[in-house]
Amino acid sequence: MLPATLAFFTPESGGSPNANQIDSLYKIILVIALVIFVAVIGGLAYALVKFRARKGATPAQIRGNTRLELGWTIGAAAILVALLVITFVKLGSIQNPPNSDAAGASLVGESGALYASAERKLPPSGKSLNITIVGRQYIWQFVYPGANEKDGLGAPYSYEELVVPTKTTVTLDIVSADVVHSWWVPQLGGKFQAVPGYHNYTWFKIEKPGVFRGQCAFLCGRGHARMIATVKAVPPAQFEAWLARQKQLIAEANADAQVARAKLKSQVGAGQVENP
Ligand SMILES: [Cu+2]
Repeated sequence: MLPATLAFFTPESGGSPNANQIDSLYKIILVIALVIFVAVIGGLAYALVKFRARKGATPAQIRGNTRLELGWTIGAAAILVALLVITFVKLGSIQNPPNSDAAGASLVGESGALYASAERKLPPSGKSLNITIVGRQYIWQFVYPGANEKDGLGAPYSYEELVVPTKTTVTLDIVSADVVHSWWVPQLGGKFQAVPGYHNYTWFKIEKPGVFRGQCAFLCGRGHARMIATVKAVPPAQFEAWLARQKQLIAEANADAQVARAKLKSQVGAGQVENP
């Protein structure tokens, strides 16, 4: 619809339906604003040339024009009402996640069952892949479903690269472990702050495999510039395999650490460390 050069000035999109809706809403408002801009500046330029000062000419003395004044007041109000209506019509599809496709990942659970929140939106089916994003100085951590039923621990996680399945609605709980950060992958939707002691929620749904890049968007300290994020969308089967492998690697690393810890303890003696 718009020339390609205009896309440079409009929000990034193409990754997720909410980002696409934000982008199209922006473009609708931009086009309306451009039409008004051209009309106002064109009228002004016309008046400047047509009624410019001329020797001996006396300008017409006009005081008020009720029809014209009513016209532009009602016209401007009508444009604002139209923008309001268009925005509210679009808002639903920006805030509310859709259902996953039938071909989506099967690791999708009833992520709303744990606790309710007015801000936490779920798909109509109530099912999404819920991932917790933890902002830390200076790295993003992603915690996936898959904790042990017994103690709720042992959930698989990754750093910097968030791997997700395509065709699946992914809901995000955004939190922080230290200071305020801001989660922002432009092609996947808006910006959301990670605030200590508070949860922010958003979602995305990626149709095709791809890589989407983001960057912490809130100055969080000296390492802020390095706090990058990558979202990698892979086919659901590949995601499930990746998650299982990730869980296994973490378990192996934990087992190794336990051995190393026991070895250290036997060398130093636990009693000596605790009660010198
Ligand atoms: Cu930051």
